[in-house]
Amino acid sequence: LRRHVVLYVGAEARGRAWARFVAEETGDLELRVWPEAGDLAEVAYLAAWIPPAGLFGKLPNLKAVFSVGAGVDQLDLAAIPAHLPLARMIEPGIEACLTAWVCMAVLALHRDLPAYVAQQRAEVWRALPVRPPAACRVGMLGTGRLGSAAAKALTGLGFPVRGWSRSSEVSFEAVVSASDVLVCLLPLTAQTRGILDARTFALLPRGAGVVNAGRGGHLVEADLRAALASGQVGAAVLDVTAEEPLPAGHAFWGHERIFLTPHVGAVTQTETGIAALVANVRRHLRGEALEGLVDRDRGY
Ligand code: NDP
Ligand code: OXD
Repeated sequence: LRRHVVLYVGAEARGRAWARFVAEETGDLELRVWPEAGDLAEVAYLAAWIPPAGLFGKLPNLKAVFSVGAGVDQLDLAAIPAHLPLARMIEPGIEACLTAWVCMAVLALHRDLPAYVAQQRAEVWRALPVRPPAACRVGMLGTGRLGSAAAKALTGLGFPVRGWSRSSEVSFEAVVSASDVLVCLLPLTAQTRGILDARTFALLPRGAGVVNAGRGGHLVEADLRAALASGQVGAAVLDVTAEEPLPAGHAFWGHERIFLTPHVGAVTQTETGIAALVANVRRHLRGEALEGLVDRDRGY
């Protein structure tokens, strides 16, 4: 039986678990964990977060590339030979985790957690007006796999959600200007970089909340600080920052109306992630289109 070799470059513990799964569950696939790559001429598939510089030049028989995350902005697309299909990770674990994170962030802003945390520190017991979710309009920038899953869950909680995407008919201005909480779940591309900037914040209703679960590059950090200082933005929940980890001494650390999580909105889950990767390799072996195929010109 012919063996198809998948080379994995990423978090080692996950790689070892994936290699075990592939060895036990498949007869025709082998997953090698970088840097124990063996003969590189045998590698047919690369599953990577950030491959080492120059790796593509050493893989003469590579047939396809898979991002081990939902995003592909961490990859240097220009370094990947143009004839190779590139797919992002689509797996239910990412969707479930990110949906829960976005709900957490929207609920925290809607139910005034920033103000209550400040009150608690000051030992103040004071009720703020209690409004139902129906009174809090959520704007979703990006309505792909993850944006639409989060929007569905928020709708289920009673929030009116309006989405904006490249192909939607509604305008960016119309969505943002009617968002009490604005959520970014866009991929980072040349078109979306810096989309959360002073111009966007000025469109929001005064005191709106901002949630960024996309990438740090979507946010102009100085503009957020200015908008928080003026009261135009009430509070922000950020899972991603321009530099990760957030550098020591960065103004976000101590900001009382910025709530940070360290890029944990979703993490590719070990079991569901490998099942999705194997299924995609099998699609390629059958000559079918890959799930999550990236359009390199669009950048996502
Ligand atoms: P998809 O490719 O499924 O969806 C992307 C969405 O963004 C689509 O609705 C697309 O529009 C829209 N979009 C892209 N470019 C533009 C543009 N220039 N203007 C307007 N809309 C645009 O991606 P996913 O939903 O799977 O993932 C989105 C991002 O979430 C990832 O790229 C990653 O950066 C981030 N992410 C963050 C995680 C975290 O832990 N914080 C975890 C996983 C992902 P259209 O529908 O018209 O194509
Ligand atoms: C991803 C991420 O892209 O974890 O999957 O951000």
